[in-house]
Amino acid sequence: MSARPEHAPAPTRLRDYRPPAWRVERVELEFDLGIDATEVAARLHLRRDEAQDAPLQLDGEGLDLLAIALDGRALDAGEYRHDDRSLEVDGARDGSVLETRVRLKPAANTALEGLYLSGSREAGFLLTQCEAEGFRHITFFPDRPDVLARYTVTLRADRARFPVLLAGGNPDGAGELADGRHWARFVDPHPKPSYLFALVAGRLEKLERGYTTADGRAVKLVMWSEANVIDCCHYALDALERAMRWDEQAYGRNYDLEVFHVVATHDFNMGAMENKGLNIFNAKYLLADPDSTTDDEYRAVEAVVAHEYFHNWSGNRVTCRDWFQLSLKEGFTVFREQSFSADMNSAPLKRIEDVALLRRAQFTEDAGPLAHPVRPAEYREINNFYTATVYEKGAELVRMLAGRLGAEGFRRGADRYFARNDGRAATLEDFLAALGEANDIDLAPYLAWYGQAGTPRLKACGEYDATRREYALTLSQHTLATPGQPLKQPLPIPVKLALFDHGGRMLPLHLDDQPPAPERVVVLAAAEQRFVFRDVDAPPVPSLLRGFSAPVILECDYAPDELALLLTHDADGFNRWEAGQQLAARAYDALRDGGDDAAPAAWCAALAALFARDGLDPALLAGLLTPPGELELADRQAEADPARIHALRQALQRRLAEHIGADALHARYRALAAPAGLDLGAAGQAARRLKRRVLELLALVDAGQAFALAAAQYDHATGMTDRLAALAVLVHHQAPQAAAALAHFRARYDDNALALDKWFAVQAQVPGEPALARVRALEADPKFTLKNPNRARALLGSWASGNPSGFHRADGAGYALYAERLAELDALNPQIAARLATAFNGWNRLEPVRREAARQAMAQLAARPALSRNLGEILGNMLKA
Ligand code: B3K
Ligand code: ZN
Repeated sequence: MSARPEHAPAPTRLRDYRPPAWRVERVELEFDLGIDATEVAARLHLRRDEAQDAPLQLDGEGLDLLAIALDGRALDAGEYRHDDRSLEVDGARDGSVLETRVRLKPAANTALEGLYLSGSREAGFLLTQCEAEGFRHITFFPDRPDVLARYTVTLRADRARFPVLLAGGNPDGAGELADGRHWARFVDPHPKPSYLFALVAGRLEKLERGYTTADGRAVKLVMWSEANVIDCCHYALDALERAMRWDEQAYGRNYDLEVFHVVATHDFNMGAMENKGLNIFNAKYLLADPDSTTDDEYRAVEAVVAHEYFHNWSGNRVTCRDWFQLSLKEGFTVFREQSFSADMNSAPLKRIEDVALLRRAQFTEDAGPLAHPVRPAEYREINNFYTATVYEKGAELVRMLAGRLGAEGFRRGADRYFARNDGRAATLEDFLAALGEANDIDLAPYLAWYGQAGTPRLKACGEYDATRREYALTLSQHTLATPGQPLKQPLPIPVKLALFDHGGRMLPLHLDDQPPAPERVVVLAAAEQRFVFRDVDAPPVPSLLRGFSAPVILECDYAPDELALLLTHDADGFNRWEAGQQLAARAYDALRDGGDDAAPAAWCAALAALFARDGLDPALLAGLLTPPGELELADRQAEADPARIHALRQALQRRLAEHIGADALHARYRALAAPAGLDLGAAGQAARRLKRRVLELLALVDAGQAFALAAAQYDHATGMTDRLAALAVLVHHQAPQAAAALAHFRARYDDNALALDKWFAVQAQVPGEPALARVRALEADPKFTLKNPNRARALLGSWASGNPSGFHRADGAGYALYAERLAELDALNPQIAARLATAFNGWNRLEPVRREAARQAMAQLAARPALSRNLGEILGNMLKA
């Protein structure tokens, strides 16, 4: 069954794209701001496409139309038509000016799309969110990304209630009005699509810094937040400056306005938004201080600040022709962000984190009912397509292209792309064309990656011929069918590889007529291809897909001792981790099936040896000591039982901990405890990361001692990383010390929303049976609310998406409660409801009892009246499986 047809308007299709019949050259907006009612006057300077004979049609939703005039004349009721989605106006011609005046109700806007209130009526502030289609909730407009207009924005409001007035662009005057009101005007010289419009108004404090761009422009960088957290903006301001310098050097991109504003809000549907000149951030990705921010969160703040800044070129100066091209800006910008973070931190660790995320979020998406190509062919609700596929897989595709062209060639191509498409709304074809033409390389074959869903499986088969001293590697690929795409074509797959001898030494590669090199990239361009390496003295161990050179699933019949060899010797930090992951997965299979012990034994022995060895980066060691997560392991069997997967993964880790030994773990913990203070540098972060992993392993073999250490760590922690790590160990093992630590944390952070989110999340992740009761109790907490997306995600999202054994109960009670909450949430905020509903993804590969329970919960939810288009589409697609 699927969502009811009235929730399923005709999909928007890529192949139906037509250029706009009407464009807006200039727009003047005037806002009379108020919390309960805001009035918006718009003057649209229209341009007509003479080749098309279409009436003037504008998007507009939830707008109370107060006045309308064309070319200075008020229109009669018969001269325009207006329903709840659009406005059609008669008599417009090229050069016409349309004026409208509408009324909005910001405080009643719980969807957090368009103009809304963040915080309380008394102290909160007004802000906007327009991507993807929020501008139509503010005024009537052709709300599509290929209509680029010049914006002049005037804000008027009560000065006492709204002392700060901001909009994108350069400041263009401000002053006083009668009755304690004031005004401010902003002019944006760069034509932009409506989704990049933004305003902010309220009581905010600022942190300001001057910056001079490489091309000599003086810019003011300003961070804005509510007064009590303005001191938490220093780190983000530093990160912004680093990102700006990096973009100048790495891509030759300079900032292009007089001022760059960044505003923090606690009420936001996603991470952040790149509005031109006025970025708006979820506080979670902007505010940082050692007392409430973990190391991982510090790195996330740096990454998201950079990401939004980088959009100023990849997204704003060059934008998307239509929303099917979303990955043009998102995939490219994620890639830019990843490269920046790799330069600022440890490159191999960054790659490991990125690939782990890709597998956890994107491979699972690609394997389930929500699978879609990086450039989807159709959608009903575009907000449902801000996915791991568009973002993370999109970034992998750009990485492949960059690898193909080499650093210099890619830079040349990017320069060409920016120069040729500046001020335009572009397509993925434009991107590939610019990269290719700047390098005289035809990249067209890579376009197939954008249109085909599903993760290719790359099979590698090696054969050694002793008499000829040759090693032949046969590579082949196939991709499983995905919804709506039964047939798949071969894709170009770059495979970076090396060969090792059995002593762990790299062998020179003698392939074709190139001079021998220790590492090569071969491109599998067909369904199957054979590569023959000469002058090989003994059967080698191949290290394949180094650095994860393509987003595929590698299937290679390694013997456990070959993986152990790579885990011990591979110089490519990523591939060393990867070998460990493969070996751990094989060990997991063996525990599950009661098979032979070679893989578990090899995994434990190799890791114990690395553990004892000096000189290995502690952060990498922590990564090596972590087996694949429960969601990834779930893909290793036809019918998943999340409780059993959790138990097996714990057993696997216990085996490792026993092999290393409680004494060695304890000794390492002590050694790490001292230097891992508060230092945010790589060394401090690495030490804390390993310390946490060691404590987690110790808890599996000597719980009493581990709990005592965790309690002490909690009590004496100087920063959030150590404090939260200790709390998690206590809570997830239901240690006797957990309750006191939780109570202490709660009291200490009662007024700190971001820290309190962690308090909810850590409890929602208590594994297994107890999770449900915990979630129910936390829902009754006075600080819990569905109205705040961060809080809803912290409790419900952490449980359903981050705690498989706690959510997927055989009795279906988890699904029933979750569906109930999704329905409530949908009435408030459809985007968040739809996003959280994706936790059901993978339901069709659960064991039969859970599968049926999940199906029922979703079907009942889908049958409810008045479901949003957002949630309706997700459930409909999910239930088609
Ligand atoms: N472009 C925004 C995401 C908008 C999401 C709309 N539902 C943030 C980003 O990717 O940078
Ligand atoms: Zn983005």
